[in-house]
Amino acid sequence: QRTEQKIVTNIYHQLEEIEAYLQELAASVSWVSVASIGQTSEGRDLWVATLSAPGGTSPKPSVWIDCGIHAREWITPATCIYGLDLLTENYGTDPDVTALLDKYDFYVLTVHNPDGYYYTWHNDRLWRKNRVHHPEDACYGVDLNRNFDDGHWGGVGTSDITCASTYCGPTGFSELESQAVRDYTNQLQSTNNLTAYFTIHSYGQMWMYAYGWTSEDTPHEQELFRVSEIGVTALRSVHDTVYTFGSIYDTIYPASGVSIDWSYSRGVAHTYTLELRDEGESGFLLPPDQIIPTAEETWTGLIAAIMAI
Ligand code: ING
Ligand code: ZN
Repeated sequence: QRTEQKIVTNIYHQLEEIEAYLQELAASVSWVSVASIGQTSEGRDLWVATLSAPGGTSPKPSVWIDCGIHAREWITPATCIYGLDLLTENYGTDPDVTALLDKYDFYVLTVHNPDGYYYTWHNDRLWRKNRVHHPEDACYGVDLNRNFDDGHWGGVGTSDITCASTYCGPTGFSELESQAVRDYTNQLQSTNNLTAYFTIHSYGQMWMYAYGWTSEDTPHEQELFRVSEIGVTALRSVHDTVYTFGSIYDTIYPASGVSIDWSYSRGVAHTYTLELRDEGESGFLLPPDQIIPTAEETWTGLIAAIMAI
């Protein structure tokens, strides 16, 4: 039994509060640990929470979830936090949560881009990229979701202009944040049977999968369509929020160097990206009274989809 976590609320939290919450969670739940998988250019840690519940086999296959790759998408770290709280509070009492955690270990990166997140709180609420400054570059920041190198880095839907919001970086995997996730999830894949990889964005209410760089279907199209349909149907059942789904290229727009194309390309077929609420009424400035409903429906969809894999 752990002390009540007060962070799941109708407000957005600063980076320091999120970090404190993660440490407190690890200190109070015996099967949760929190470790840094790397640091940013400004020296902040990338904290991954590992949930390895006592039931089931060990080691279990693993599920990766990251939030906050884009700084201004504040609903996404809030949704990751809600999930950590949901899973840790309800293991052993809720049958769905228990079955999920007896089947999979979870690895959750709540803030993929902490330098950018900090910057949105203190300087520019609508900043998207990280806060690196490469010596040759005119502007600050690389779009981490254009920096993954699956062989199509720098292609359609990216910019090589350093001041652009989709600047892909000087080279593929030039960024400490994308390197850390690459290396850590590669290791999960070899030692902990990485079964699913989710990366959470806002906004637009979409559930998507590879590819982003081409309109061609992946060899897993039918399977990815099947699981996505289960996810969006379960998600809708909570608050009647409607999602579209399909490949990135067809559903949102062409984009290269995105983390899910990379994850798919190195062999994790069940790689998905979500665009959470809303459809543009508030966009990145989603009112805080929508945090809990958004997180509730998202986790209902995630759990249903993962259990259908
Ligand atoms: N949209 C995503 C972007 O990076 C996306 C869409 C997600 C494309 C995943 C490819 C892969 O442009 C937002 N809102 O960031
Ligand atoms: Zn995004």
